[in-house]
Amino acid sequence: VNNFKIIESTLREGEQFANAFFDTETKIKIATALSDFGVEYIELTSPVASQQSREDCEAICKLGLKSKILTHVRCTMEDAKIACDTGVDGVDLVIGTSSFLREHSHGKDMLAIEKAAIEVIEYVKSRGVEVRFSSEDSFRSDLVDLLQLYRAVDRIGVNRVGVADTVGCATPRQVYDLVRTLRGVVSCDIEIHLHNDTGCAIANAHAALEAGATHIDTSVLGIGERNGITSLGGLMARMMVGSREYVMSRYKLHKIKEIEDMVADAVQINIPFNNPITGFCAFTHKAGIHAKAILANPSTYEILKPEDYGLNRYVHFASRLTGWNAIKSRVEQLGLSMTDAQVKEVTAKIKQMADIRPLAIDDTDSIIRSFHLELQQK
Ligand code: HCA
Ligand code: CU
Repeated sequence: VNNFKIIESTLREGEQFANAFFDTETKIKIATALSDFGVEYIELTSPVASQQSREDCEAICKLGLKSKILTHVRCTMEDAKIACDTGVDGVDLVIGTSSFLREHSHGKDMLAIEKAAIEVIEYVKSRGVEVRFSSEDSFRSDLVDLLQLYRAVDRIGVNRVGVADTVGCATPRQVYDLVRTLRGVVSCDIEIHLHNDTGCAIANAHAALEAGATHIDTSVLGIGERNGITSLGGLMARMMVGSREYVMSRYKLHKIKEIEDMVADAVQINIPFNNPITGFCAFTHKAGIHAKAILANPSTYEILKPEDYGLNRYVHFASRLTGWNAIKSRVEQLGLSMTDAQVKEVTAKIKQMADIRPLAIDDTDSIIRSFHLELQQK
């Protein structure tokens, strides 16, 4: 996969996260950071949602960021007019197409949906603004209905059609199949939006790209409705493995930690310990066998390189699983000198102690230091 674009939705989907409240200043900070990072698009909450949402959308449009600014609205003329008036570069239109949403949300049948879609799309285009049309809950919609609708909107001309796994039910194979089928039906770009209810959001994004999707929706740390969507950092990690050159040419990866910290702080959460790239132990190696190999050549047990993200590798040395190679490296870091035999001896002491109680780094360092002192006093 050597060409995809990011539609960063922290300031739209992410605002639907339970803890999110972004004031104007925070929105501007996040939008600016995302633009500097290199995302191609930033999607903002509908200006119809509230007066402040509308003013914030206008303010962000005026910043002159590198990223294109989008807003996300229902597929109605009223919403589309207000969206175009804010000064955005593009409007993302959405309407529910599954029977759940048709019956319990807006009450329109497929014919009425198609008619509304065409009218609103023509209007947005007439305003000289980019337009995307997306069907909410695509994976629980009737496939024939869905393809017919996408074909109709593609025929009149849209920049993108969007597929949304609104409830997070899709598997990578289902995503691949739907996007592949759609690729054969429309000629416009294909965007995908994937919720993470069953932990598939990153894998599904990858499957979508393999099938020909061109645009992936993300949010920082994956925040969004319920447990959220594909995370920006997780997508970067996934794509770095197979598309390193492309990813490095577009995105400033060493900014990822700063952006995640900023958003985590704004919504008052911690970075999860197992977060790709920035989880506190993402580049920590513990078992003696791992540590030895890592010290010799990091690629043995690392598919991502911490230095690509401005981060450091950490070789754990304060446990009963430690081996003498890790201790040797720590001894060097502490500026001490010992023979290999001596390192092995102090390693045995550390392991003995670690069998009795958990060791902190400080504890372990002082075992090493006092052993070193004894050696000198001999
Ligand atoms: C939602 C809407 C949406 C829209 C996705 C899209 C979804 O239910 O809040 O515009 O492609 O998940 O369906 O976020
Ligand atoms: Cu969503």
